[in-house]
Formats: sequence, C-alpha cells, structure tokens
Amino acid sequence: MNITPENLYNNRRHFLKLGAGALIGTSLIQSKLMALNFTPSENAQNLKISDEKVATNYVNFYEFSTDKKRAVELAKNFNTNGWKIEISGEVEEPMTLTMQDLLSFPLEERIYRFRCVETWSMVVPWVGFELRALIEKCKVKSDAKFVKFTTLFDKDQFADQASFFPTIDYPYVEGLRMDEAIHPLTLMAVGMYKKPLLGQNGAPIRLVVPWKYGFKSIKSIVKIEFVKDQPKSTWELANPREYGFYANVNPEVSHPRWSQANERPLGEFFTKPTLMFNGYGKEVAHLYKDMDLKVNF
Ligand SMILES: Nc1nc2c(c(=O)[nH]1)N[C@H]1C(S)=C(S)[C@@H](COP(=O)(O)O)O[C@H]1N2
Ligand SMILES: [Mo]
Repeated sequence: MNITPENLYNNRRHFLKLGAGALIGTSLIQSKLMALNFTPSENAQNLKISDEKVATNYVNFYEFSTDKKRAVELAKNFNTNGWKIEISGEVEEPMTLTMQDLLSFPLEERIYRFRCVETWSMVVPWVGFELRALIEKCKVKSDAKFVKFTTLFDKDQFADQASFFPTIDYPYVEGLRMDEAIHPLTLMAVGMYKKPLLGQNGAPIRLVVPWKYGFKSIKSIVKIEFVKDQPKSTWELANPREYGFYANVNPEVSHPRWSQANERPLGEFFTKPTLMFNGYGKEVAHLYKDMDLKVNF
C-alpha cells in the first residue's frame, strides 16, 4: 500500500499532468510536491513517536549554525536543486546518482529510536532505503573495508562554513565499517513523518544509524567513497578523547564531561535509562563481539 502525503493529495492533478519524472527534481517547490512512495511501518515495537514539530525544530546542523533555532531558520532557504551523490573508491561501477535515481530504491518507513551524544533522544518515523541496496548497485569490491560519507561544502548556503572561524573542519565527514554499512538497520533517509526531509534535518538525503550516537547520522550527503582504511570522522578529528569512530550508544561509557547513563526524550520532562546500542543490541551486538567497547568507543 502506498501512502499519499497530504501535500501530494492536494496537488494530485498537477502531479499527473507533469508526470513523476518532472517532479523528482529537487527545487523547494518541487520537493513539496514530491511523492514519497514507500511501504509504511506498522510500528510493531509500539515506540512512542516524538512530536513532529519538536523533531524538526530541535536540530544539530553546524554548517548552518550551532544554535538550534538559528539553524532551523537558516535552513528554510536551503537549495537542493540538482542534488547528486558521487560514488567512488573501491567499486566496480563508480557512478553519480541523481535524486531521481536515489528515490527509485525501495523506500520504507522505519520508526527508530535516535540518541544524541548530548543526552536528548527522540523516536522518528524515517522514510528511506537500506544503504546495502546502494552498495549492491555499485558493486563494491571486497577490498573495501569502510565507507566514507561527505556533506555538501557550499559557503554560499552554509553560514558557518563561510565564517572566519568555522566551528568544525568542513566538509563534515563520517564513516562506517563495511559490516555496519550493509546492516539492514542502516538507512539512507530521504524523508521523515511521511514527507521529504526538511533542510534542517539533512535534506535531501542523509544517513541514519540508530544504534550509534546521532553525530554518525551525517546530513545532506554529496559523496560516498568505499575505502580500504578507516576514515577519520569530523568529530574524531575535532576531539578524539570525546568522540570515537564507533560512537555506539553505550550507557556504561561516559562522555569525559557527562554521563551517558540516561537520556531525556524530547518533549518529556523526566529522563529514562539509555539502552546499550540504543536498544538494538539483539540486532547489532554480534558486530562488536571481539572488541573492547571502552577502547573502541
Ligand atoms: N552534516 C552534518 N550532519 C550532522 C550534524 C551536523 O552538524 N552536520 N549533526 C549531527 C548530530 S550531532 C546529530 S544529533 C544529528 C541530528 O539530526 P537531527 O537534527 O535531524 O535531529 O545529525 C548529525 N548529522
Ligand atoms: Mo548529536
């Protein structure tokens, strides 16, 4: 069954007239009309979904601003026209994928817990496709041991990139080990709350890795490289004592400046205990069975 988003419903006639191809460009107006055809989630785990207003207004997107409200404000004009992802490195078929190509992967709704290293958390109904589908499409070679992701670098659009003293080293880079990347929970998200992603949440396409701290879930991706060596991620480069490459949610490993034992769900007053691997231990603990998670934090 396909969901008809409210905005598409109103524009159905317009949509039919232009045809799908014409709409899967990505200007702001087009993306408002864009149909996300996806398999909805049944919320089998009965997770309590965060309020949409809260999840789309309390964001971390340093390229715009470290101030959460200001980032939302600045993201309103984010132009994702003609967005492409370049795929290179250890692949049989390097390729450049347009949004139209990316939206043709099988899209599903996935309701995931999301835990920021700052100790707030939320539950988001994402729409996206499994990263492993993309990995199959570009025929990744066996020499590839890691995936490196890069966010857009564009001083005209990102105020903090243009500033004299940028907060972090841009472009924002993240990475996953290959077995993490092909894990079925690892999602390339193009939407949330049944609609295309807003600028502040990483439009038009971002990573979502639900068992890791939020900073691994890199936004507005323009490049994916398959590499032999472990890439250095932006936060690891900025402060290796505080932010490791793995960044698995772990209530037993404190951040040097605060405990990670509890979290505050956005929109709620009381905190609750944080779960190992953010509650996804059954699915992912085997990936780390031979590792010391205090060293590889
Ligand atoms: N490019 C980029 N990706 C990013 C960030 C960022 O500043 N820049 N912030 C990260 C952090 S710290 C978190 S918690 C999540 C926040 O996602 P949300 O704002 O959609 O909740 O995005 C992550 N991805
Ligand atoms: Mo975060």
